[in-house]
Amino acid sequence: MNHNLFATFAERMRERGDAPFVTTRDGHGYSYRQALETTARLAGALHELGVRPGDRVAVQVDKSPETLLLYLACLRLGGVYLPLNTGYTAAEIRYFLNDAEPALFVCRPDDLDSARRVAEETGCPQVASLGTAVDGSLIEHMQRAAPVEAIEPRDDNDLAAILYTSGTTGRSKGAMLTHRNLASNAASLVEAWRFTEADRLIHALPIFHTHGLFVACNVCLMAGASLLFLPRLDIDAIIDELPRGTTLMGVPTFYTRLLQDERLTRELTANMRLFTSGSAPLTAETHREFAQRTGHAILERYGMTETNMNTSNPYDGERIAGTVGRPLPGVEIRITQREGHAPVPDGEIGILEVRGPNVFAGYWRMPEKTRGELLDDGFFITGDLARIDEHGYVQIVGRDKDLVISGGYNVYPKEVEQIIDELDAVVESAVIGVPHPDFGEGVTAVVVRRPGATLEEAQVIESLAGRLAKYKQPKRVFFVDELPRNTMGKVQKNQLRERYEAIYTTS
Ligand code: MLC
Ligand code: AMP
Repeated sequence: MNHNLFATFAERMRERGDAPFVTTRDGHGYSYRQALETTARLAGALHELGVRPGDRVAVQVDKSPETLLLYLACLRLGGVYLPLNTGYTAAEIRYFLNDAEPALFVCRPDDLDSARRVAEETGCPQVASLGTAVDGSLIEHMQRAAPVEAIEPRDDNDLAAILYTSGTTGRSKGAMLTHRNLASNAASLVEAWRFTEADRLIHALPIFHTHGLFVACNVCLMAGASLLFLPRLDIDAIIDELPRGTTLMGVPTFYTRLLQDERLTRELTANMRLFTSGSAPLTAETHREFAQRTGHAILERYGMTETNMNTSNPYDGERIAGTVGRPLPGVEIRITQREGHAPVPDGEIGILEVRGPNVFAGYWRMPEKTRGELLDDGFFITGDLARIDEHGYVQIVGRDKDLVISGGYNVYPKEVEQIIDELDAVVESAVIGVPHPDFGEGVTAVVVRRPGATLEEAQVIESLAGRLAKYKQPKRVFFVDELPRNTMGKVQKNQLRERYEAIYTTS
């Protein structure tokens, strides 16, 4: 049997024939039949560009139906899909290409020159481009290449994708996801969230992360549902589409922004059957307000790049605000002490560990980091602090890792601190996340200047431009004489978070 995830998708695609698969608001799109054919043609283009089974295909392009088909074509050919945040700078891309050694880098048409330079520096043999107007050199290749009709045989444990996540040391790690990881999780979610062919998902997330790509697109593909692709979060477009949609998946910012719009009502959402939230904590207040306004209880679930989705509030049954529900079928959760991994007593807070077919195969070419986080018994240490309540629902109460989540994007403070600390005028810095009304947490830097130096907030932010994606850059920078430390010399970020707690919420 071919365990290539694409083989499962292809079966559904054949069955669904002329039913719509993915469309944009201007009517451009593909039926399932057209999508299946186009993946064969795009696989032909990839093959012509030298991609072979097991090769990585790095992709930094804007969201479009063709981007999704490129992902599918890569699976079809047995390649390893490596999507990259469209906000990454050339400096960040250089690291990923060096580390992953892809056979091909697909970029936006406008980035072609810089992409070629980075590819040359990193030894990446091929560069192609893909635009949002069905344009770019990849499309030209597709037009002349012979289609690849076969679906490359893959084993359950062969890699389907590598997604980079930053780490506490500031060095990004490539999470290796297998065909089994993705297939098992998509099947669980279709079941848990009752996805069917009748669904039309309003898709406004980026498609270079687990949430927008695997949770949203894989689930729709498995169920034979259709996707309405919006290029980004656009509240007017969502409001316009809600009467024709059945489901929406979002990060909490989606819901706080929707709630600010008075057009959001029970009537407007009457055709919708499900709103899900994840990637960052949804406040109980947002959950309650949304239910009051629309009659829909947002279904909150919890996941990670390394594990796909782990827990979910129920479709039928009570969706409890401030919790992420119970483990999905086949997923095991335990709450442990940091040292020794012994389980904590029932109801107490500890580190959440997870095991199951959803858990990744390790970090790309980082066996030590993998050993540090993926235990011999198969449990993965998420670094999230959690407890299990009296209903058996998981509550995420905090993080044991130094991580900020801004609008659903992870920012590892170390990566930002390292660059700020390179400035001549800086002695040291601490980057923290504090409550932000729109992004949940706002990235904030606290900096110690050298005596006599005249560094200002704007200069610090400017120094990061071109080196770090915009979402990682601090929204505010504060200067202090020294950073608070404990007796071990460790910076007390809790104290800093308390001190700057109200900077975004009271202005
Ligand atoms: C954009 N900006 C951000 C930001 N997004 N800053 C901080 N955090 C973010 N998330 C910057 C922009 O560059 C801009 O800067 C300014 O903030 C305002 O931008 P905007 O127009 O408001 O941004 P918008 O396009 O509306 O995007 C906001 C967003 C988006 C929240 C909708 O960031 C988003 O789609 N986030 C989803 C992330 C996601 O998919 N995560 C899933 C990870 S998978 P300026 O200065 O130019 O104005 C995962 C596993 C799991 O975590 O469990 O799901
Ligand atoms: P990422 O590495 O981008 O996949 O982010 C994963 C992290 O997002 C998790 O380890 C959690 O800290 C956080 N996360 C995801 N979903 C939720 C949720 N529903 N509530 C709280 N935190 C979440």
